[in-house]
Amino acid sequence: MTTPLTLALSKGRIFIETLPLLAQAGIRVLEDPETSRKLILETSRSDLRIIIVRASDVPTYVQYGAADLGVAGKDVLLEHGTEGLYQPIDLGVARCRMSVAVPRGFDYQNAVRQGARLRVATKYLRTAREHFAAKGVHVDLIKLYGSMELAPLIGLADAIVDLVSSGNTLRANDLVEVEQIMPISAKLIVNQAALKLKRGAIQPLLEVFSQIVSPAGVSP
Ligand code: PRT
Ligand code: MG
Repeated sequence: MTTPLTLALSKGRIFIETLPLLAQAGIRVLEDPETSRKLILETSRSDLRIIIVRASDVPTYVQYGAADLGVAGKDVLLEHGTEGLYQPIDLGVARCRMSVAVPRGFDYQNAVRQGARLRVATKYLRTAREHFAAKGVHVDLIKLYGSMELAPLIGLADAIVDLVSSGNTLRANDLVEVEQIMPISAKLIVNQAALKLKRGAIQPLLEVFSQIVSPAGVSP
C-alpha cells in the first residue's frame, strides 16, 4: 500500500467546523480528538489520516511535507508566511475578524489623529505591523501568546489586535472594537511538492472540497 495522505487539523473550532465538510466529501473521522488522546486519527478512507496539531503549527507541518494538507486560519497563515504552501480553497469555516480594540473611554481615533505613539499588544505581530504602517500610525508592538484582552486593563498596552467573533470577550473586559482589520476564515493548504508528486490522490479531494464550499451555479 502507498503511504496515506495526511491532513493536519487543530482541535477545537477548526476540527469541529471541518468535520461536516469531510462528511460531505464522504470522509468520516473514526476518533474524536476531544476525548481521545491520539494525535493520529484514522478515517473511513484507508488512504487518508488526520493529525492533530496546534493551530499555529498547521502551516509548519504542511510546509515541510509532514502533512500533505492542512486547514489553517488566515490569521495563522499571514503570520507564518506561505512559502512552500499552495492555498487553493477558502473553506469559509472558523470565521471571525481581526480587529483593534481599546478600553472603553480611550479615544483611539483622536490618538491616531494626534499622531500619538501607541503601545499595542498582540499575537499577530506581522499583520498588526502592516496594518499600522499602512495607516501611518506609530506603534510599539508587544508580542503576547494569549489573553491579549488583559493587556490594556493592566497597563501593558493602549490597544490590542485580536480576533473577534461574538464580541463577548471584549464586552466582558470593557473593551471596544475600534477598527476591523480584515475578515478571517480558514483555508485549505497543500504542500506544493505533494501536490505535484501525489496529484492523483490530492486533486480529486480539492475538486470535492471546492464543489462543497462553492457549488456550481450558486456563486454569483
Ligand atoms: O487556543 P490555542 O492556543 O490552542 O490555539 P488557537 O487559539 O490558535 O486555536 P483556536 O482553535 O482557538 O483557533 C483556531 C482558529 O480559529 C484561529 O486561528 C482563527 O482563524 C479561528 N477563530 C475563529 C478564532 C475565533 N474565531 C475566536 N473567536 N480564534 C480565536 N478566537 C478567540 C479570540 O482570540 C478571542 O480570545 O476567541 C475570543 C473572542 O471570541 P468572542 O466570540 O468572544 O468574540
Ligand atoms: Mg484559542
